[in-house]
Parts: sequence; structure tokens; C-alpha cells
Amino acid sequence: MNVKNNIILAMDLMDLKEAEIVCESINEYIDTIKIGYPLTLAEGLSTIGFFKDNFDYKVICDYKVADIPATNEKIANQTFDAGADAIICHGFVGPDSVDACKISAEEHDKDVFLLTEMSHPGAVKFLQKDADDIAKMGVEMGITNYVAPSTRLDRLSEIRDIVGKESFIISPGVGTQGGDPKETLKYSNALIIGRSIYNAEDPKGATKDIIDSIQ
Ligand code: 3DU
Repeated sequence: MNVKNNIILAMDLMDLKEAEIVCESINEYIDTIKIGYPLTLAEGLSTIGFFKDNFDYKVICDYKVADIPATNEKIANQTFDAGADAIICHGFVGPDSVDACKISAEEHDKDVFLLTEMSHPGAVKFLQKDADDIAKMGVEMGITNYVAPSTRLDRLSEIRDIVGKESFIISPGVGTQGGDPKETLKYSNALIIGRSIYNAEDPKGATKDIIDSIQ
């Protein structure tokens, strides 16, 4: 996936009009957006088409799919049928569940991202100890897109080593959660950034500042 300026906007505002205003103000800098449950549950699955039709964005749906294979398949099919370019699925549920999302993505000629370790402090308690194995599973399954944290660069670096330099890693946790944009891009292909942009007084200026800081 090609991501303009290596920045994916995490749009977690829950009002589509407000989201639209932010997107309009930073449109020159951004061509990829990530939406998740906050906006989708508030405004519906049609938000995917809204961003595609009005901004021509690539839309990554962060639904952290984590169910049995039959249910994962239904979730992924709905997401891709609504126009998503990619879906994020959890890895801890195991290969059969991940494969259901992968197959759906392939059938729709779209992408699946495998979530390895999360960026928040609580991820250390359970997920971290299995994150390397989750990444290894992804490699064995032929997955080439991953999500790994910007808040723990040592872990991000280890996950990069496992998935290889040809894989595409996107990293949340930049800005509000403490991750550094430039350092993260030593290991990651694109930054996922939400509140530091959409909650900024001047989203356009905030985005430009981040872009300047990574050049
Ligand atoms: O902290 P921010 O506001 O920049 O948003 C980060 C986004 O990435 C947000 O949508 C969150 O749900 C998502 N995310 C993580 O923050 C951490 C993960 O490990 C995975 C996804």
C-alpha cells in the first residue's frame, strides 16, 4: 500500500461532519484513512464509501477482527463489500481465524493487516509475550501487512526483523500515546496518527509539523 507522506489518519471522531471538516483541512497531506468502531458505530458502515467518494482515500478498517473463522469471514466480507481497501485482524485468535480474513481479502482483491503487539501499556500483560509468534505465524501464512507499536521501538524493531524488510508495517501510538514519528519510521512504513491531528486546534498545521519532523 502506498501511503502519502507516510501518515495514516486515524479518524476516531464520532461525528461525520466534524470528521469531514478535519479531512478537508488536511486533504493535501493525506490519502489514507483508518476508521474503527468509534466512527463506524456512530455513523454506519457507509462512512467507508463516504471517504472513498468524497476524498478518494484508501480506507483501512480497524475492526480488530477476533472471532471464529466463520464469523471473521462474515465481518471481512461486509467490510470489503462496503468498499474498504484493507481490514485489520487480531492474530491471537490463531491461524484459522486469520485465514478467514485473508481469504476474504484475496477474494475482494484487497488487503489484510495482522495486528501483532498493541501500543498501549496494558498490551505488555498478555499480548506482548505472544506477539513474536503472532508475527511468525503471519509470515508462515504469507501475510505481508502488519500493525506494530510505535510506543516500544525495541519491540517494533524485533517485529520488523521477524516479518522482514519487504513487509509493510503500520504503527499506531505516535504523538498522544508517546511514540516519536521519525524514530518509528526507522522500522515502520507508515504512522497511524489520530488525536494529535484531529484534536489539534489547527489540524493542518499539526499535520505539516509532523511531516516536517520526519523529513
Ligand atoms: O492515539 P491516537 O489518537 O493517535 O490513535 C491511534 C489509533 O490507532 C486509534 O484508532 C487506536 O484505536 C488505534 N490503535 C492503537 O492505538 C494501538 C494499537 O495497537 C492498535 C490500534
